[in-house]
Order: sequence, then C-alpha cells, then structure tokens
Amino acid sequence: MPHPEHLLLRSLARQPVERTPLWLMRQAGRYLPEYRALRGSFSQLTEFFRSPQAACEAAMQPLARYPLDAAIVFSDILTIPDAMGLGLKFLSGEGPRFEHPLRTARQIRALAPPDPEQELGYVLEAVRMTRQALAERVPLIGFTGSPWTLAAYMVEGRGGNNFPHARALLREQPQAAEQLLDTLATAVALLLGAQAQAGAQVLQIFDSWGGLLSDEEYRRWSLEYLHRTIAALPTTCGGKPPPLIVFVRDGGRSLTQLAASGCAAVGVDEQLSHWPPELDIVVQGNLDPALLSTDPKQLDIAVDTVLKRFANAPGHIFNLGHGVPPPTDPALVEVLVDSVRQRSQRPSAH
Ligand code: 1CP
Repeated sequence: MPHPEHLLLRSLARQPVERTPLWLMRQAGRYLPEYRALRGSFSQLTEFFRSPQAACEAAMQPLARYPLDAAIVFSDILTIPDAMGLGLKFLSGEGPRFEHPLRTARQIRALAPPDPEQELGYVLEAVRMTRQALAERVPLIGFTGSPWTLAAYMVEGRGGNNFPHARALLREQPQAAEQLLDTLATAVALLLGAQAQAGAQVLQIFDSWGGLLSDEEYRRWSLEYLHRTIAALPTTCGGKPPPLIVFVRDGGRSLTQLAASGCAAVGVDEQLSHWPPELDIVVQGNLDPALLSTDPKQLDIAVDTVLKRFANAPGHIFNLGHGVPPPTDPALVEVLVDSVRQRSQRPSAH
C-alpha cells in the first residue's frame, strides 16, 4: 500500500506538514526501564553496540511508548575511532575512554579511514535490522560525529572536559591536525554513505564540540571538514544522498555558514532563543533538556515557546537542544510528545 511521505522527510524537503515532526536526541537510553534491562545483559556498552539485535531493540523501544516521527540507529559516534584502533572503553559513570589517544604526528600519519562493511559491519547490520523492524512506520536516521568532534575525543582520549590536548594540537601541530581531520572527513563520509546504502533515510552529523572553537577556528577546523564530508556524500551514498541534518552545540553562532553548507537542516542547542529571520534553512531543536525535570505545565508552556520561536523558519523539526537526560521520568516525555503534537496542529495543510 502506498503511504504518504513521512512528516520528517516532508519538513526536510520544505513541504507543508499538518503538524511539526518530533524526535528526541538520545531517545533510546537510560531514562527507560526497558533500556536499562537490555543494557544489563551486557557487561560492556561496546558489546551492546556490537549486537545488531540488541541495537535494533533499543532503537525501537522509545517508539513502542511514544508516537515519535523518527527512529535513530542505536550506536555511538565513537565507533569510527574504535575501528581506527584507538581502543574504546566506557567506564561506568565516567564516560568514554580511548586506550591509545593520539598525541603525535606519527600516530596520525598511520591512521586510515575504516572500511565500513569490513570494520563497522555491525553498525550497518543494525541499520538494516532497524529499517526492517520499522516497516515504514517512520524514517530511520543514521549518524556520525563531525570530523572535529571525533578528532577532539581521539586526541584527548576522553570526554567530559574542555579538550585541552585537542585544542593544543590545533595550535601547536596544525599540519598534523589537518591530516587527522582530512582522514576523518573521509571516514565520516564513508560511514554515512554506507548507512544510507543500508537503509538510513535521513543522516545526522553531531558536531557536539563545535562550541569549543572561536568563530575563526570553527571555520578552519570544523566547517571546512564538514564541507569536505558533504561534498563526498554523492559518491559514498552511490547516488543522491538522503537529507542531512548538522547539529552543532554552539549557541547558534555558526548558523549562517552551516546553512550554506549543503545540509537540509541545522540542529541547534537550547542557547538559541531567537531565530534570525534572514536564515533560509530548516531548523531542528531546541527545547532545554532541563525542562524534562520540571512539571507538565511548565513543559507545555516551554513547548509553545519553542514552536513560536521557529514559526517563520522554512521548516521546523521539534527536538531537544541536546540529549534526553538519564534521570528523566518517562511520563514527562509523554507529556512533551502530546504537547508538541497538539500545539503544532495545522489542519489546513495537506
Ligand atoms: O537514541 C539515541 O540517540 C541513542 C544513540 C546514541 C547517539 C545518537 C548514542 C548511544 N550515542 C549517540 C551520539 C553521541 N555519543 C554523541 C553526540 C550527541 C551528544 O552530543 O550527546 C556523543 C558526544 C557521544 C559520545 C558519548 N557516548 C558520550 C558523551 C561523553 C562526553 O564527552 O561527555 C557518552 C556518555 C556515550 C555513551 C553512550 N552512547 C549512547 C548511549 C545510550 C550512551 C550512554 C550509556 C548508557 O546510557 O547506557
């Protein structure tokens, strides 16, 4: 049976929608008791990511509870560095660690972009299984980190601080940094392309640490390599690439440049309180995740504020400004989903 084009795809194509599509970054995760139960069957998080069945189940869990408009592949941005030999470990309560962080130009020269089918086959298998499990209910989003965000973790060896080693590399060994980012731009384009070929209908790049850079540094060290990635997508996707969302955590400073980068939409964090009217790009965002620890009334008012904020953008995809916080009450996520669906109804659009 033919089905109408999904809301998310229509918004990304700037077509009219009868209500605002909605999904949540980190919608699969620790706030769900069924996720914690599934996670409990693996001692290491990396084993969980490497099991396509479990990854498929985790991606489907939030959709069994809420009428969300997209699923996101259950994986992590750090699978690329892991496949490049850095040795990824997740320490409980402390986040990711690499056994072999990059500290020398020599280590960087020895790196090669992983072949997705050979070295990240488990990600692609999770894409295929999840796409099948969805049975066209909603589109599937494939993702990677941006070259800069991946480089930051690889040089630092860990997250959760201001990445002093990564920023020192940019200042002190710019040629090595260029080589690393160039290798990562290729790796990111290859994995996004392979996910598209395996069935991902939308792609998202997380530039989670773009905000660490000044405007000038951002252009040189992040945007430039996003451009290279985007330019390679028609080749790595084997044809017209799916629509791409680029999420940047930087308070909206880089939006004008990103809007011209060839992406279909920009994802913005909760710091952006005003949408510049001259920006001609679809926007995704940006409810403050902290509101998921308030009450239904405040949440509903905040939803209205976000919908009004982006009413004049060429398209809006409702999301949080960052991921769902682990202590969130699943009942409040339901309030959020209902509120977005009700408040954004546009009965006249078809
Ligand atoms: O539904 C989903 O979104 C789950 C899939 C998913 C995604 C999209 C996971 C699983 N990770 C990611 C992206 C990701 N991973 C990003 C970009 C988004 C962001 O800015 O948060 C980043 C920076 C990472 C790296 C990472 N992985 C961190 C952050 C570390 C830091 O620097 O503070 C952490 C804690 C992880 C582990 C991880 N990845 C995913 C989950 C569910 C978890 C937590 C472990 C758990 O809850 O059991």
